[in-house]
Amino acid sequence: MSEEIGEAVPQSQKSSWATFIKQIASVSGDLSSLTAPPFILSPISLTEFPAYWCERPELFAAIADTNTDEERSVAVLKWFISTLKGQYTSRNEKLGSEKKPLNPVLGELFYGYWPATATRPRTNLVVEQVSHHPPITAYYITNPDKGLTLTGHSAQKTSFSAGSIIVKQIGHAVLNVKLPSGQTEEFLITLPKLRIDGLWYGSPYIELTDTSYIQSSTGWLSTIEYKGKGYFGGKSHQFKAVLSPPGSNNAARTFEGLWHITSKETSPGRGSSILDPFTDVQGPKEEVTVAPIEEQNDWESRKLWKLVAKGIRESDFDLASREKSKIEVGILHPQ
Ligand code: HC3
Repeated sequence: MSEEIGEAVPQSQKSSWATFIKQIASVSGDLSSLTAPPFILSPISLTEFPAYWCERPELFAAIADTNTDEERSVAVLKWFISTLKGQYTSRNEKLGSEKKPLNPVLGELFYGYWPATATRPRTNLVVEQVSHHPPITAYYITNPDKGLTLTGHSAQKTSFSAGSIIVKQIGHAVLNVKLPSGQTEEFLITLPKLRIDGLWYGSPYIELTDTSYIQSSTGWLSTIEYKGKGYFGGKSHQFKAVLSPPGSNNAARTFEGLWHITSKETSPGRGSSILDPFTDVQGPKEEVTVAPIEEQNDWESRKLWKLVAKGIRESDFDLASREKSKIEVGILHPQ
C-alpha cells in the first residue's frame, strides 16, 4: 500500500484534504462546522439517518409477535444488529466512502414511512433537528398497529487518536412495546462508539468499538461487544452479544458474527445452523418512502437542500456553496 496521503483524493484537492485532516486533529467535539473539500461531501442530510432504524421493517414488526420476555429481547437484539449495516456501512456502498453529511439546520424535518404489505402494517418516521450547534437530531418511529414506538436522539462528540476519528454517540433510543396484557415493555438502547479509519487515504470508513447495551424493563439485558480489523483474526465488523436474564450476569444466550453479513446463535446446545442464521443482512433492504419534493414543505430536508444536493451530485460546487449560504442567511435573517 502506498504511503502517499490521499490516494483516493483528486489531485486538485490533496492540499485541502491535508488541511482538513489537520483541522480534524485539532478540533474536538463537533466536526460539523469544518469546511471539507468537495470530493468528501455527501448530498444527504443527517436528518435522514434515523431511517436506518427501519430498513428491515419486518424485523421491527416481528418484535410485537413474541410471546415471552426472553423471546422479545432476542427479537429486539436481532432487529438492532440488522440495522448496523445500514447505519454504518451504507454510505461506503452507495457513495464509495464515508462522506460528510449535510449539517441540518435547526427545525429541519424529515418525514417518511414504510408502507403496509401483506405481512406487516405501516411504519412511520418523523425526524426533527432540535439543535444546530452542536447538531442534535430527534426521531420518532411508530408502528401503531403493532404497538411499537421508537423514540431517540442522536448527537456526537468527536476526538482524534492515532490517525482516526473517534466518535462517541451521546444519544440513546427507547423502544416501547405495548403488550397484549395492556402493559408496556420498555427497552433502553445505547449506541456504539465509532472509529473512522482510512482518513490518510481519503477513503474514510467506520469500524465499531467498545460495548453497547439493550436493557429491557423486564430485566433482560443484551451486552454487545464490537471488534474490528486487527482483533481476533482480523475481520471487520465483528460482534458478540450476550443476553442475560433478570438479576443475573450469566449468559442465557449468546450470538456472534459479522454485523454487515451474517451471525448465528452460539449458546451451548442451541446454536443455529448456517441455514438458519440469527441475522442475515445480505438480502435487500427497504428504503424509506418519502413524499415527492414538490409536495414537501420548505423545512423538509430534501426540499430545503435540493439545490445544494444537486450541486454536490453534479460536481457544481459553486452552486452547492451559493445555495448553502442562501439557506444559512435565510435561517439567520428570516423574512
Ligand atoms: C460522525 C458522522 C456524523 C454522525 C453519523 C451517525 C453517528 C449519526 C447517527 C446514525 O444513527 C449513525 C451515524 C453514522 C455515521 C456518522 C457520521 C460519519 C461521519 C460523520 C462526521 C460528522 C463527518 C466526518 C468527516 C469525514 C470526511 C471523515 O467523513
